[in-house]
Amino acid sequence: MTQPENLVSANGVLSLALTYQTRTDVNGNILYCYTTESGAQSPTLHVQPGDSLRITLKNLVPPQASPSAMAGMTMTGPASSICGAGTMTGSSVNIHYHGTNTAPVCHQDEVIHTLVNSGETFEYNLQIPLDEPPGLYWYHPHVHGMSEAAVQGGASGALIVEGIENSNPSVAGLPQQVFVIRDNPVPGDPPPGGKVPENDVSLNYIPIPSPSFPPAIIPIKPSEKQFWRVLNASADTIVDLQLTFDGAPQSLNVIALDGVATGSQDGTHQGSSLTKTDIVLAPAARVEFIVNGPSSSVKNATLLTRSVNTGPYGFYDPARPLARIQPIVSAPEPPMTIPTPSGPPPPARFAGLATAVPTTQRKLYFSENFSEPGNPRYFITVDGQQPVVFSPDNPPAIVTTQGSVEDWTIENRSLENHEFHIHQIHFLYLEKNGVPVSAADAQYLDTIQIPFWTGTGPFPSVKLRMDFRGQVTGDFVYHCHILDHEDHGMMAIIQVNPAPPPAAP
Ligand SMILES: [Cu+2]
Repeated sequence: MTQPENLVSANGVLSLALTYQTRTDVNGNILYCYTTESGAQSPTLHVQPGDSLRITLKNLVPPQASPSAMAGMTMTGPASSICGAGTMTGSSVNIHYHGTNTAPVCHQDEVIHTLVNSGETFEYNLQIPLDEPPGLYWYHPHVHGMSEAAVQGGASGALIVEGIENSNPSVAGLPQQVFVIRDNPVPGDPPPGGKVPENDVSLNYIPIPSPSFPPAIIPIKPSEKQFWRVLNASADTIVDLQLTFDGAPQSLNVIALDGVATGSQDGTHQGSSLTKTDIVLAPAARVEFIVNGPSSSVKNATLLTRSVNTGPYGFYDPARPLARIQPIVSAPEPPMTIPTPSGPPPPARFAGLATAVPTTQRKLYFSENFSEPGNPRYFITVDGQQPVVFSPDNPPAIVTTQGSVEDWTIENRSLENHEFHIHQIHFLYLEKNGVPVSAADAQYLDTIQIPFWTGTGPFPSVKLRMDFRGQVTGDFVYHCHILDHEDHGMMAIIQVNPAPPPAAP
């Protein structure tokens, strides 16, 4: 298995051109890709905190190549809200920089109104904040109504903010590998069950088709220690990662979740590792961990996903192998190694959030309505408001002010899992079902799973502390990151207004 091509910033800038392309594969699935001028697909982008990421995006997908629930919809808001094209088509695209604490403005990380249509070219100039936590982020299309098709088509790549060795020096000097899990429709769309999943998966574009699941191969020197950075870029598939040696689950030394070093926000800024034997990764979630490669006496080393119970209405995500880890003496060295620390831990963007006093409490909930045949509707609603499917023209469901810290309880009132994600900020995980989570689980995340409701008893919930104290202002979205749900309405807008100027003395 190969690593995605690495593009590394220099002198504060990473500049590249991407084309957005499509083709149909032998199974009839429509593929999408961001491709560099040299033909590399979905390169891994490496930036430093404070860098500019400049991407010239050209959409080479032919007009109306893809079906879209929203095609033809015109952005009817004020002209000032239009960014790029004004009318959505079946081939519209844009780029979301998932997890980054960048600005939700046109030409940066704006996705509500940004459309790049067939034949058009668009310039991104993303300013990575100086206090962006070092770690693994990613980029993908985010046009409402067609995000599932674009992401399942393969248009996604890793974005690494460098410097994690300063947050947690235990990774210094380790060879690093980036693994991107993607999903795609099962050819012929057979009914799920047994060894037939709702979606097949791939690892770094190596397909792992059902029902035989031939795994990808990861060659590694016997017992070599490596740093693995895993992104679940699936549209709909939840994974529960595990590494087994001859059937025995191995301890994974977790360094970071969702781009933030674990344990790094306690005031010392120094990260600490967690030991886990399995890691649930919602669609869009990331985990970075140290592995000790198998010794030559291990006969069967496997990176796999365990089965995930997504609820009676959920997608069927069975157990399956992802990769066989092959200990061979002449294994190729991964192309990049983590450097030695260059300084103290970086300033923590979300410092002191655990002890901050929340200014507002809110309750939100996920729900579904299947009463209209052929028109499933998915909602994320502020308790007390009317459930509405997402439209770019909807007013903000939540309005707040820069500087605020808010506790949000998010309930799942439906019979399947949902994966809460908010753009532009991270949150601190406080409680599950009303009970404080353990210190190990109380991490900074940008995506979190809320398990399904069984139909009786209290609704499952999580409580999250949202941090609006940073530089981010403007309109941005929160949604379920199962993109089938997002495309069918499970998204809403939050508006963060600038803090009022300090009163005159
Ligand atoms: Cu969902």
